[in-house]
Amino acid sequence: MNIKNNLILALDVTDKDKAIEICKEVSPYINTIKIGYPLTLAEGLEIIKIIKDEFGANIICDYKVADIDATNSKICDLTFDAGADAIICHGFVGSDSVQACLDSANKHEKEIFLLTEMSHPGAKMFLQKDAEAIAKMGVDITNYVAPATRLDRLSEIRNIVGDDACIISPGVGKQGGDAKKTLEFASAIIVGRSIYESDNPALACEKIIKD
Ligand code: OMP
Repeated sequence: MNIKNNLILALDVTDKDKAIEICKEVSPYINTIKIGYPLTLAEGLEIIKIIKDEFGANIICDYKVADIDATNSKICDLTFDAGADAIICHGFVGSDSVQACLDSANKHEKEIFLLTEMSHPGAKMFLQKDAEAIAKMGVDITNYVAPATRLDRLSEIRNIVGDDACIISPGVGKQGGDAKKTLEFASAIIVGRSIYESDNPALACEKIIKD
């Protein structure tokens, strides 16, 4: 996936008009948009095609897929059929569940991103101790999600997955992560509130890119 300025917008607003307004403002800087549960539950799966068609953007659906293989297949098939270019899947559910997501992606000629360790404080309670094993799980994955809030962990995950892998990294801005430092290890950063809550989302993008 070609990610302009190595910057992905997390479009976690809950209103279609607001979503479109923000996408318009940031479109000179951003070509890859992450749509998650907030916008999808508010506006329906159709929002994927609406944003994709209007802005010609890559759409990564952040549905953190984490179920048995049969259910994961259905979730991924429906998401790709709705127009997503990629979907984020949890790794802690194990390789059979992840393989089901990958099989769906391959069938649709789309991609999955495997979530290793999360960026929030609670990730230290359970997920962190298995993050390295998740990154090594043996399924043929080339795209990962890893935290901007813990650069030592991000760096460790980069070491495990190798230089050719694509790592996208959330946690810059409101969660405390730094864009430039994160990009020493990550291929791209994911930024939500620092852009869509800004009075000037375009300027917010420009600042993140230049800093
Ligand atoms: P902001 O904190 O507002 O910049 O948004 C971060 C975005 O990344 C949100 O959409 C989160 O749901 C998402 N995210 C994390 O913050 N941490 C993670 O570990 C994983 C994700 C994700 O999978 O995108």
